Amino acid sequence: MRIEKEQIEQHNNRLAAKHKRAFDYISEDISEVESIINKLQQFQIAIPSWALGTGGTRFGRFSGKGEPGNLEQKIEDVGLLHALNRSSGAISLHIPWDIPQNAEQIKSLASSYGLQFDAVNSNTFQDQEGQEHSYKFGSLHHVDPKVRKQAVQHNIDVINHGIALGSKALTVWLADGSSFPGQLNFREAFQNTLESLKEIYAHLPEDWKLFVEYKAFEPHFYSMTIGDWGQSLLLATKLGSKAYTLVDLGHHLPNANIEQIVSLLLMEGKLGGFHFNDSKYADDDLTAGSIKPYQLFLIFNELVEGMDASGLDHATGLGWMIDASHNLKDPLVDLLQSVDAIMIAYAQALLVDRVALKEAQRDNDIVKAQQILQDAFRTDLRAIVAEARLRDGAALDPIGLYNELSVREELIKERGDNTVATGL
Ligand SMILES: [Mn+2]
Repeated sequence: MRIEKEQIEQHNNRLAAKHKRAFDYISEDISEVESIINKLQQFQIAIPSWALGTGGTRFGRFSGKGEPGNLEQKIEDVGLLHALNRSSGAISLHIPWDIPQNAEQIKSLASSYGLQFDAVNSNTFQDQEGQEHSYKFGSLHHVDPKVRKQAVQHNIDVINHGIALGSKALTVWLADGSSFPGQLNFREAFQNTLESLKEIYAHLPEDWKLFVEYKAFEPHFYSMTIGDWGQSLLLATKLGSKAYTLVDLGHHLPNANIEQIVSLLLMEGKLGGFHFNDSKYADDDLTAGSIKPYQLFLIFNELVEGMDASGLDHATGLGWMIDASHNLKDPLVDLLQSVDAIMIAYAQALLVDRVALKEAQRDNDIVKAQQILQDAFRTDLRAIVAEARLRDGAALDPIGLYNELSVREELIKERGDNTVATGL
């Protein structure tokens, strides 16, 4: 299914008067409104290929209907999202769940929807059919060099798939860890991981980045070999200038100050990418901004401040991706909500009066500092985010139009109601 330009225009025309009232009202008090809209138009958030099907929990999975059964249909789904919001112009593939059989065909299909290929993701957290060595006790950190070699080769294969598609980054997340004291020698596990990553790094093209993702716990509960940003930064620093830390919002212990982590990684020039989701406890995979929207804003506040301080382009300086796979909502609606929450938080961070904040910090005026941040957070910028969409030819109300066009029903007609997204 493709959404036609006329369908979006008709929808926007119906909402035009109401939108104009809201936009004029909020614009009146914001002098930099044009610059904010311009930055919002540039900003794109990659959609991972595994987020298009209904996720499960360890207790089971309740499949949705009309889910994409192959890579072409996943690209079609991201194309639908991008048509509705013009902010989801990239797709992040997971190998081996989504191996492109014909890279040129896949590339041209993606570009027909205006999509590019973001970071490619390797998978050494589960065994694949026909695989010689098992990852039950880890991959890049494994005590057996034969297992490490197999995992390194897989990552090299993933880089090669990425090159064929025009990707520019490899994301490595490892499930390696231990669940019982004594199971691992921590130093050996770290050294083995480093040596394996060095072999992978050696195969990176010149203009590529390697993102080292960390996670505090799960699937292991005593130690994770890359468990926090310190361990990731240590690896990225030892690897070299193409290696960076990747921050996934759900991969921290409860109440971790993620905005501070982001700030220091940016200071060190070692923040490479970002995985958005929200959580009450840990890796809950909930819609971005659904539980802690103020935290999302505070993170964006540090991102904008830190990127500006180091001269990074907001849209291209870091890799932006959603990493969530929800088990209750229609995955496409969930992604539209996530992208919208991210754009609102970004817009609010752009609104922060940085000169006044600096002054308040210098004067130890903490009341003022809090007011400045909360003024931005409490300003309703939805009409500005909608205006950016309107100017890009997207829908004023993406979820509204998704429902008006009965997109899911259409997909069920096309694909059947007994579908299971591949890879999950
Ligand atoms: Mn992630």
